[in-house]
Amino acid sequence: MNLKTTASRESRLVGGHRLCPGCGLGAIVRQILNSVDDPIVVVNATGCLEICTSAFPQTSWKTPWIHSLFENTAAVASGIDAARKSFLRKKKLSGRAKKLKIVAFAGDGGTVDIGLQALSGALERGTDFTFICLDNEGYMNTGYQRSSASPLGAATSTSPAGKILAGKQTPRKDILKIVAAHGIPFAAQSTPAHHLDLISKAKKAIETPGPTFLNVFSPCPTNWKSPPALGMEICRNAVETNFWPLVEVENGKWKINSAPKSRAPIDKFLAEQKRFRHLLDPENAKLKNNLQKEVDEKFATICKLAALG
Ligand SMILES: Cc1ncc(C[n+]2csc(CCOP(=O)(O)OP(=O)(O)O)c2C)c(N)n1
Ligand SMILES: [Mg+2]
Repeated sequence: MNLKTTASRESRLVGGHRLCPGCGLGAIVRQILNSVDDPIVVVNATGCLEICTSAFPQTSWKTPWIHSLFENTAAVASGIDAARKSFLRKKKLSGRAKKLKIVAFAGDGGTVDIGLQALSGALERGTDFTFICLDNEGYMNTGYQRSSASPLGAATSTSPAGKILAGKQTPRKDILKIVAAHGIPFAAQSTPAHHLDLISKAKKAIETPGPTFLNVFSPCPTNWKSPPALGMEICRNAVETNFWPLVEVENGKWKINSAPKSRAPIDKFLAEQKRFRHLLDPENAKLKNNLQKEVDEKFATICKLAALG
């Protein structure tokens, strides 16, 4: 993979959209869609990305694009895959169209909660597509209700931090493990600040036949209440604290792509985000320690899985 070639390709998502300053979504989508030259049809679940890039009568998409509901994103992709296979059998596709790829984008709500059933079905049926979870850790376009990807302790509008509870009381659902358990050819995790990692994983996912999956960490300054300029730094801190390990699972084999020599304490990830402000209060030390414990235990499990080769 050559970064220069990737960067010089015409972008399939152009400016003029309404994403918030510092939002990670634009950078993620451009990096992923620029990772290959082949034609791509995009399936886009409702969510920030869809709303902010497709306000009628305008669009920021320079590639075929279809808006789906939360529940059926992966099912819509399966339908497109079936049509593509039928056209190929009947020799109705020629030239570059024969190389058509299908990429589905959904938020964490559209992946780990509302769209999980259709995703699981498409993975099991062997739909030839790439499903991307854009994980901003909550239902953001409706004002940050908690999702099952919201971290333990996060203050959201449905798990506020106050006198009775200090934010969300349950840990995140581990979507990468859930997806990997389907035995698909390739699943991985990345962030938009780790360009080479994200682009090479996107290329591999899109070019690998069969179902593939990427879980991408996506900064949301508006709801994380973090400075818009620090989005990429927060991505790096997420990796340095092992909150968001850069890992991949290829044909059942787990691999850690890069890990910090010694992980930074979780405080480094929490510090710039006011949604975690209460966790730095000594009163909530126990909850913060539980979050640290969860991060360390999950990483230890990944190390064990990777050691199995
Ligand atoms: C079936 C269904 N359930 C709930 C909603 C309400 N709803 C609209 S946007 C949204 C949040 C989506 O969150 P996510 O998928 O993470 O996308 P984000 O807005 O964070 O990009 C929800 C729950 C809906 N439109 N349809
Ligand atoms: Mg979300």
